[in-house]
Parts: sequence; structure tokens; C-alpha cells
Amino acid sequence: MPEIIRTTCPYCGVGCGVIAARLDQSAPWTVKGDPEHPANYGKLCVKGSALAETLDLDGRLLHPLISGNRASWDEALDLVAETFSTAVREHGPDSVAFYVSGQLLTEDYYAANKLMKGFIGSGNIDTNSRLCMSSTVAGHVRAFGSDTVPGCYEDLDLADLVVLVGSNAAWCHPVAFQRTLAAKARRPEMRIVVVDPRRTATAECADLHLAIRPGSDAILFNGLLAHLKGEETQLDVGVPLDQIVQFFSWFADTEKTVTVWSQGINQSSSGTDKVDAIINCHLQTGRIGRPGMGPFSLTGQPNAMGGREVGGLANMLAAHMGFDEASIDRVGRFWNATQMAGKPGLKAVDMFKAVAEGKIKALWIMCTNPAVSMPEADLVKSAIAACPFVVISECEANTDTARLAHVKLPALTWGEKDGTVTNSERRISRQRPFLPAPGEAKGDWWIITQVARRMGFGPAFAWNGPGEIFDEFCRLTAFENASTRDLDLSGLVGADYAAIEPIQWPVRAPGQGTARLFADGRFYHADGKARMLDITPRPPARAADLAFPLILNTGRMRDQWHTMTRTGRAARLAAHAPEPVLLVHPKDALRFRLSDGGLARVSGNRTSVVLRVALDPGQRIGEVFAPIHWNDQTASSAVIGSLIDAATDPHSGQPELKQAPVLVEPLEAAWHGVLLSRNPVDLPRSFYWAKASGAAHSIWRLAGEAGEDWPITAKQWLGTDGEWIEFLDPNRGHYRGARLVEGRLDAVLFVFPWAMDFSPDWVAAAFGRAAIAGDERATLVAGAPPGGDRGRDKTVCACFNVGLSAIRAAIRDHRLSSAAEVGAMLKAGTNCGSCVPEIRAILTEAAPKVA
Ligand SMILES: Nc1nc2c(c(=O)[nH]1)N[C@H]1C(S)=C(S)[C@@H](COP(=O)(O)OP(=O)(O)OC[C@H]3O[C@@H](n4cnc5c(=O)[nH]c(N)nc54)[C@H](O)[C@@H]3O)O[C@H]1N2
Ligand SMILES: Nc1nc2c(c(=O)[nH]1)N[C@H]1C(S)=C(S)[C@@H](COP(=O)(O)OP(=O)(O)OC[C@H]3O[C@@H](n4cnc5c(=O)[nH]c(N)nc54)[C@H](O)[C@@H]3O)O[C@H]1N2
Ligand code: SF4
Ligand SMILES: [Mo]
Repeated sequence: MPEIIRTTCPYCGVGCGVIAARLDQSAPWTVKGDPEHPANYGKLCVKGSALAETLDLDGRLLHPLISGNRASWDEALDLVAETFSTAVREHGPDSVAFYVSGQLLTEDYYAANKLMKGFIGSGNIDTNSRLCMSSTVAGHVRAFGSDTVPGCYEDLDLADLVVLVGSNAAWCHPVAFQRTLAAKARRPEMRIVVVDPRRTATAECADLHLAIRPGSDAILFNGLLAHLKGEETQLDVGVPLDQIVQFFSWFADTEKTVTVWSQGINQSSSGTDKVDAIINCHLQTGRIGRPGMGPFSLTGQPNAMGGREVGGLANMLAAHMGFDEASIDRVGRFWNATQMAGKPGLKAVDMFKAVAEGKIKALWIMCTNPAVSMPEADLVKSAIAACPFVVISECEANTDTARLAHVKLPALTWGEKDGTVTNSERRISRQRPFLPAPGEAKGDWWIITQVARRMGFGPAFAWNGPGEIFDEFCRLTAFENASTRDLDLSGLVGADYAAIEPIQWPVRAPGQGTARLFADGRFYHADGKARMLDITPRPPARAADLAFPLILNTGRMRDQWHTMTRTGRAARLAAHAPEPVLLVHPKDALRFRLSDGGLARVSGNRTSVVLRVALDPGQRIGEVFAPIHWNDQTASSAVIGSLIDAATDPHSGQPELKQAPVLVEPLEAAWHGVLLSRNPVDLPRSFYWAKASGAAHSIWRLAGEAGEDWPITAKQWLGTDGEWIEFLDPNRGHYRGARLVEGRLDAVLFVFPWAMDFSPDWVAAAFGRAAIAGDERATLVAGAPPGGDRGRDKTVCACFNVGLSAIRAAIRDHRLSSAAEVGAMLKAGTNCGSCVPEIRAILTEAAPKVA
């Protein structure tokens, strides 16, 4: 019998509805967009489209572990409860902490927050949203008196001007961005402005791109505000004056303007001020809360908003209430709390500092990987390693953080877990399970509830399922609200949990969501008015200097999600960017002696990483960019958080993750290699490697400074047994070795004396075969496919697997001149559209140059 489950994508804050389906119990699950979900109307980006390729259980944590040994749930839960209780008893409530995540479901989050703030009695629960949204939260609260996102995605359809500031939405919020482009295609008079120091895929689609000096956004928006007030304005943000004049006049003249922002604004030591500098311009013009206009923060994680709603940030209490006396009293009464936290707890950066100082005796990390994602990641890692008791709730057995935990609790993940999430436009949607729980894995809400009961708080944690938690949360939002708080879910109290349809809060009556707020000019400050903040722009905490002459900008790649624990499973997603890169302007490459495709050592104050150089004229001179995804499981040394100081915003506590001074030096390698292996290989960290998923194998790109005796080294890594086929060049610059086990290909290693873009696709295909025929064996250790070209073809369109060379050839042979024509011929770019900017760039490059 066919099965069809409607759920929500686990990745970005667009919050697309997806349908998981299979024809019968023996058929594989397929995933497609839900045509009825208002966040995406059936569209999915490439990450969403590849979800069905990420469902295998390889590397999953399936049983509770105590000090690496399998334990029963009872043993593990008892130990966690006992250790936290003892720490609280001996050292007080503030000696323990939870560090949680915007990828938890609302019910998990609510339970964790209630346990810490209502029963343990400390504010010490903070979330990775501190690294993500906290400056927007602080900016909203200062301006509006509440953490309210005023508008919705429909405003992107209706706007005549969309300004994207510090947002690479083409890659990070693809479905919302494609929706904007579709609106522009219908109404070509609509304009898009992108403010970003580098020329991103998003900027490629803009009518105007302001490549401002990093960190100068508040100067720009202060200047715009002055312009809107009719004042003479002078400003220097590092772009030509005519571009500024153009932007200011478009903004001034366009009533229907939406300003979208994301991490280029938030991840700054003055992020809160930047958020308010943007909001000021909307308040000044009254462009807020009405169709087609408003300030619009795009949230990152699938439930960044839900976490804010339940109070997952250390400085919020619950249900959009803060730590004022009346709220503490109200929430305490609602919860029947035995021990209410009386003050905000430690924010992420301070929390890990307290861990390092030995002040935190027991730490519980849920659904996040701080050893990779925190600034000063190296120090965070050693702090976690030194903490007397660390618990992790994870679905993966071996993340950089999980490796350091004393107790590992196996959590359900997407496809298995059950609950709700809230997207960027305040829309609450259900995540529903369609897969069975693997091993002994349990939902995060269940794990937290079990620990709470064992700590003696049973009556307050008596829930039997996430539906009961959600109902309690809805009742809290309504409790003594009387329209004093924006977050009101009274219309969902008593709702049929299984059947909840996507709906935007506030929901004051059943079935009645709210698309926009503030159109009536009423805000949530006591006087009902909004505040315009007087902003004094500040530069980033540290400038480049002689020792660290370049500014490192960091962020995301199109086809990977954070520390890759899910997207890293899909070979299709790995193809777009198989290695950790450093994007460098050609002039900086010349200045710092870096070559395209070569390696670079990038150093901060304490540590360094090794990345693959890619020249990119879209970088500002003096600025380099590195993606955040690679970690100790996927690369020899690429945790870029270890290069970044933990300078934080004074209002939000959000760290400055976008501007870090670094030193970049070329790294000359004596050899380069590519390794393909069916089984895991434990490679030393003494040389460069980066790992990616293939269809039936993993693929490592390698390079090293010291020579090796390859026939010996190869067997040390891969094993001496089995059948080896080898080729060694007399001058020892080339080595190729293949290992077969019972006739089946197990591993192949290629070594060459220079860096090259080498992808042995014909060897990769051989991993899919049960046996390797005699005449095929020699081709395994040939340097090129039988009669073919050995260069790696860069995947441009991951949805239809279309490579760069096919696109170039089609443009050349058929004289194609638009992305639409390329799409019509090759299908490239016609599904999620994320690669359309790249196709446009290829067209531009191929276009005849006009003198
Ligand atoms: N593919 C993919 N999509 C994702 C994620 C992912 O991991 N992968 N993660 C999700 C999450 S949690 C988040 S938070 C979002 C993040 O979404 P975005 O914020 O759009 O992504 P980032 O790449 O972090 O950074 C955005 C841009 O900020 C720019 N920037 C840097 N400094 C400045 C500055 O001083 N001023 C301005 N104006 N811009 C600057 C960078 O050049 C970068 O292009 O993405 C979400 N979506
Ligand atoms: N330099 C730099 N650093 C950054 C950023 C940047 O732009 N630059 N961006 C920051 C931002 S915006 C963010 S959001 C963070 C993200 O950083 P992290 O939150 O550290 O990254 P993830 O890889 O998403 O970690 C989620 C973990 O939860 C696990 N997991 C998945 N599903 C479940 C589940 O249902 N339950 C449990 N218990 N575990 C689960 C996954 O296996 C994974 O290990 O990184 C931040 N760090
Ligand atoms: S835009 Fe892509 S990653 Fe984001 S929710 Fe939709 S399908 Fe998922
Ligand atoms: Mo994020």
C-alpha cells in the first residue's frame, strides 16, 4: 500500500513542506516538495531534493554509551540525572548548563528550557542561535518591544524593491530567493539590490550590487536614514558614490520595499546596532507590516524561530517573556516551578568560557557541534575535553563534539522525529516521522523528560508525547496575555496535533493565522510605540595588520549544511564543492604567492588550517572567504572557527564570525593524491586531506610536504591483504595502486607530483560492480579513463547532474545566450534554480567580447 507523509524540510528557515512517499513497504522512500505548503508551493532546493539520499544509517549513534561502552537507557539516564543533581546540590544551579540548537523541535526545546529555568533554577541554557539570530532578536526587542518578524514571504512577491543585506539567499534560502526571482520575471520593473562585500550567487542576480567594505553596513543605513530625512549625507563604505546615490534614490522612491538580512549583519560585534540601523529606515518611512514591505530577517535553522519562542536563549524566559519580575512570577506559577531562575544565564561564548574555567561541572549538549561551529573552536574543544561531565544528545556517533562526551545519548533525527518547527515567516509546521526509530534512538523530548523525572520533577514532566508538550506551550503563550505579548497561540490550544496545518502566529482563534503585524502602528513597548535607535557605527573588533594582513569572511556553500552530518552523506551534494576552499582575489593571490588549485595555510592567533585555493575575482581585495562546513571528520585541518576570536556584540552576545584577520601563506606540497575506498580509512593529520562521499565509496583528496614510499604507505593505510595491482613511475613521482578483495574493488590510490583537478570517474563507477573483470583491472591503475579526458568536470546543476563542460559545449555549439535556453536544452537550472547564477556566469564568460 502506498504511504504518503507530509512533513517539513530539516534544513533552512524557509521551512519548505515536503512529502515523503513510497509505493509499498519494499520500495525506497522518495521526497518531493509539498504543493500545498505555503512556504514553497511544491518547490525544493537541491538540498531538499536530495533528502532521500541521506537516510542511510551509516555512522549513526544507535545505543546509549557511557565512556564509550554500551549502556542501557536506564543506566545512562540515571547517571545523567544523578550527576546533574549532585552538581546542583554541591555547587548550586549555575554550576550546570545546557547548550542546545535551532534544529531541535519546539517540543524538545520547550522541555529543555522548562527543566533548566523552572526546576534546576538556572538561566544556563543557551543555543547555537546565539551564533545565528541573537542580534536580530535584540534588535527587534529594542525597536518593537518584542521579537517580532513583521512580514512574510508573500511580501517578496509583492515588493517593487528587495534589498538583501549580508544574505546569500541564492544558496542559503534558495526557495525564498527563487520566489523573489520569479516575481521579478513577472514584473521586470521590480529591483533587487544586494549589499555584500563579495560577489555572491545572489549578487549575480541583482540590479545593483554594493560590495561594501566589510562591517560598514551601519554607516550605509545611517546614511540612508539621513537621506530619507532630506539631510545632506556623506559617507565612505568603499563603493563608488554613484552606486550609493542609485540605492538611496531607489529606496526613497519605492514604497513597496523589503529589506532582507541574515548573517552578514547578525554575526558582528555590532550586529544589534546594524539590525536597528536597517529597521530605522523602515520605521522612518512607515514601511512595515503592510503587503510588499518591511524589514525581514531570514532565519537560518529550521526551528531558529521556535527556539526563540519557547525561550531557548539564556536571556529570554519562555513564550517571549523576559526576566522581569512579573514574567518570572507568571511563568513560575504556570509551571508550578520548584526553583525558578531569577536572572538570565550565560550566553554561548561566556558559557564555554565558564566551562574552560571549571565553573561548569556538568554540561549537556543537544543537537549541535560546538567544537566546530563556535568561534575559538580550538579553545571550546579543550574546554569540553576538560569538563568533568559532558553529555551529548546526537544522532551521529562521531562528531568532533560527540567524541569528547562522557555520555552519548542516541537521538532520533529528521524523518524519525515528531513535533513542530517555526519558519522565518512565523509559520508553524509539523515535522512528522515516516521512518522507524533506528536502534534504541529516542526523541529529544523523551530524553529530557526522562532525566527531569529522575531528578525528581516528575509531575511537571508527565507528558506522554510531543502533542501534550505543544499544548502546554500554547497555553503558556495565552496565559495572562491579554494582548500584551505578540506570541499568542491560544487558537491552537486543544488542537488536533496530528492534523495541524501550517499556520502563522499569532493564532488567536482556531484556524486564524496572522500574515503581518504592526500595520496598525501598535508595537509592544509599554507606550505602544516603536523606537528609532540612535546608532553610532563601529568597525569590526579587529582590523587587518602586518601580522594578519587579510580579513577572513566565512559562511556557506550551496550544497552543504553546517558540519555536514546529513548533507555529507549524499554523493550528489558533495560534487559541487568536494574540498574546503579559500576564495582569493587574483591580486591577493599574486601578492601572497598563492596559486589557483594550490594549497594555503591560513593562520589565526593560535592555530592554522589548510585549505585549497580557488581564485575568485568576486572577492574584495584584502578579503578571503572560507566555508564553515569541514571539520575533523571530513578534513585534516579545516575548522575555521579556530581562527576566529570570540569578540561579541554587547547587546546580543553574538560573536563576530564574518571578519577575522588572518595570515595566508602558500603551502608547497611534494605530492598530491586521490584516494577512493569502500571502507573508512584512518588517515594521519600530518598532511592535507579532505573527504567526500561517493556512490559506494568515499573519496579523499590528498597532498603532503614530505615524500613517502608509496607501495609501503599505501598498504599501511589500506591493508596488505587482498590483491594489489600497482604502477610505480621510475622517478617515483607517480604511484597508482588498487586493492581488490575477493575480486571486488576495495580501494584505489593515485599519487602525482603536481596539483591537478583529477576525478577518476571510471574508477568510481567500478565500486558499483560486484567483480572486476580481468581486462578491466589494468584501467584501474591507468592515469586516465580508457581513451578519455582525466580532468574533473565540475558539477554545476546538482539536481540533474549537469557538468561545466556540457554547459560550455551547449553554449558554444548551439549559440545559447540565456540561462533559460541552457535549461531548455540540458534541464540544468530548471528544478531548484540555485545554479542559475553560475550558468549566467558561464554564459558571460562565453559571450563574445564587444570592443
Ligand atoms: N546551503 C546552506 N544553506 C543554509 C545553511 C547551510 O549551512 N548551507 N545554513 C542555514 C543557517 S543556520 C543560516 S544562519 C543561514 C545563513 O545564511 P546567510 O547569512 O545568507 O549565509 P552566510 O554565507 O553565512 O553569509 C551571508 C553573507 O554575508 C556576507 N558578509 C560578510 N561580511 C559582511 C558584511 O560586513 N556586510 C554585509 N552586508 N555582508 C557581509 C558574506 O559575504 C556572505 O555572502 O543559512 C541557512 N541556509
Ligand atoms: N565561522 C563561522 N562559524 C559559524 C557560522 C558562520 O557563518 N561562520 N554560522 C553559525 C551559525 S548561523 C550556526 S546556525 C551554527 C551551526 O552549527 P552547529 O549547530 O554546530 O552545526 P550542525 O552541523 O547543524 O550541528 C547539528 C548537530 O546535531 C545533530 N543532529 C541532527 N539532528 C538531530 C536531532 O534531531 N537531535 C539531536 N540531538 N541531534 C541532531 C547533527 O548530527 C549535528 O551534529 O554555526 C555557527 N558557526
Ligand atoms: S529552501 Fe531548501 S533547504 Fe531550505 S527548507 Fe526549502 S528545501 Fe529545505
Ligand atoms: Mo544559523
